[in-house]
Amino acid sequence: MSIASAAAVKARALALGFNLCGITSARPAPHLEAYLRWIEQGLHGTLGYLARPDRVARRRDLHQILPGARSLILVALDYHQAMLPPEIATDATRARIAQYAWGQDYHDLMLPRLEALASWLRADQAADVHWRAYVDTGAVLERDHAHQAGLGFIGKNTLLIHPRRGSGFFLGEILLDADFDSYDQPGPETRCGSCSRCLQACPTDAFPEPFVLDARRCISALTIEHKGFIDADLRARMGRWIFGCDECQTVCPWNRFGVATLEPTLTLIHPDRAAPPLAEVLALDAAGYAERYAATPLARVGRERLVRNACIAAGNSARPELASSLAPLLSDPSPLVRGHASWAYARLSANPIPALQAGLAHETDADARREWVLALASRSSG
Ligand code: B12
Ligand code: SF4
Ligand code: SF4
Repeated sequence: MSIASAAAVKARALALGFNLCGITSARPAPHLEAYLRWIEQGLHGTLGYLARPDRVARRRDLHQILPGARSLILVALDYHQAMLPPEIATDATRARIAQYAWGQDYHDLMLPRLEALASWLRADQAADVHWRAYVDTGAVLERDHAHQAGLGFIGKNTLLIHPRRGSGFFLGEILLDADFDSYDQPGPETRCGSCSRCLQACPTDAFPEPFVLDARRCISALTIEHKGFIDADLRARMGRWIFGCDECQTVCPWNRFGVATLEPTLTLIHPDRAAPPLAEVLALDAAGYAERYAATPLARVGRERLVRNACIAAGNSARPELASSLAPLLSDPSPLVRGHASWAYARLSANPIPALQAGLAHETDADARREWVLALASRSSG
C-alpha cells in the first residue's frame, strides 16, 4: 500500500485552482445518524435519490463505493462574489438566481481538476492507487467529511463555513485506496454560538430546528429539484427566486469574510445572469432557454420548470404590468406552466376573470384545472 505525501497533494490541489484542500481517513461520516433520521422523517421530500437503499448503504460505508478505500481528499472552490447592486437586487421586475449559479456549471469545472489531481497522484506518489472523484453526485456526505478534513465548521443553516471564507464555496472529493503521511484534524463542530439569523431569515421556515433543513419547504429544492406543482401556501413565500436561494447565507455574519472567486467562468459577466428581467424569462421558448442557459447550472431544470418558477416570481412581484407577459402562458402546452401562470395572473391582472374562465373551460389536465378553480376563487371572493 502506498503512502502519499499530504503536503504534496495539497500543493498540487491549490496549483490546479482549488482554494482549500484537506485530507481525512475514509471512516463513516460522524453525523451519519443525523442523515438517517432526516431520511426516516421524510425531510428529503421529493429528492428520492437521497433515500435509495443502495445510496444509503454507500453513505454508511465508503467501502461500498471503493473497496479498500483508505482516505478522502476534500477540496473547496470559491464561488463567492460581490452582492448585486441594490437597485438590481430590489427591482421587482427582475427574478433572482442564487449566486452559485451565476456562471458556468461547477461540475464541469471541478471534476476534470479532481481527475487531474488523481492522475498526478498516481504518476507521482502512488502508482497502484484506485480512486473515485465526485462533485455533489456521489453518495458521500460531503459537508460532514469536509469538516473532518478541517475545511470548516457546520452552521445552523447546515452549510459548511470556513472561518476566513464564509460558506460561498463548492465541495468536491477523491476517495482513494492510498494512505497519507499525515491527516488533517477537524476544528470545532460549529461556531454559531447564540446566533440564529439564518433560521429566522428563511422565508419558508425550512429549518424545523438548528442544523436540520426540511427540503420540502426549501426554495432551493422547490425551484431546482421539485418537478411538479408547488404548494400554493409556499409560493407566496418564495419571493422572486427562480433558481436556488441565498437568504440563509446572505444574513450569515461569517460571509462578511467571503473571498471573491478567482474563476473567470464563475464570475458574473452581466447583471441579467443573476437577476434576469422576469418578462424575458416568461417569454422563453425551448430554443431560447437552451441558448441562454447552456453549460450553466440552470440547464438542468428545463424550460418548463424555469418558467413555472418565473410565474411564481411574477405573482410575488406586485407589478401589474407583468400580467401581459403571463397572459400567453395561460395557454402554454405545459399544464405545469398553465397552472402556475393562472395563480400569478389572478394576483396581478386588474380584470383576470374572463381569461381565467376561458382557461378553465378548455382545461383537460386535472392538476391544472384545480389551479384555475383556485385562481378564480381567489379573485371572485375578493
Ligand atoms: C441534497 C442537497 C441539497 C438539498 C438539501 C440540503 C440539505 N441541507 O440537506 C437542497 C436542494 C435543499 C440543497 C440546497 C442547497 N445546496 Co445543496 N446539496 C445537497 C447534496 C447533494 C446532499 C446533501 C445531503 O446529503 N443532505 C442530507 C443532510 C442530512 O446532510 P447535510 O446537510 O450534509 O448535513 C450534515 C451536517 O449538517 C451534519 N449535522 C447534522 N446534525 C448536526 C448537528 C450538529 C451540531 C452539527 C455540528 C452537524 C450536524 O450531519 C449531516 C450528515 O452528515 C450536497 C452534496 C453532497 N453530496 O453532500 C449539496 C451541497 C450540500 N449543496 C450545496 C449548495 C451550494 C447548496 C445551496 C447553497 C444552493 C443554493 N444557493 O440554492 C443550497 C443551500 C441550502 C442549505 N441551507 O443547505 C453545497 C454546499 C457547500 C457548503 N459550503 O456547504 C454542496 C456540498 C454541493 C457541493 N458539492 O458543493 N442542497
Ligand atoms: S436556501 Fe432559502 S429557503 Fe432554503 S433554507 Fe436557506 S433561506 Fe430557507
Ligand atoms: S447565520 Fe448565525 S446561526 Fe446561521 S450559520 Fe451563520 S452564524 Fe450560524
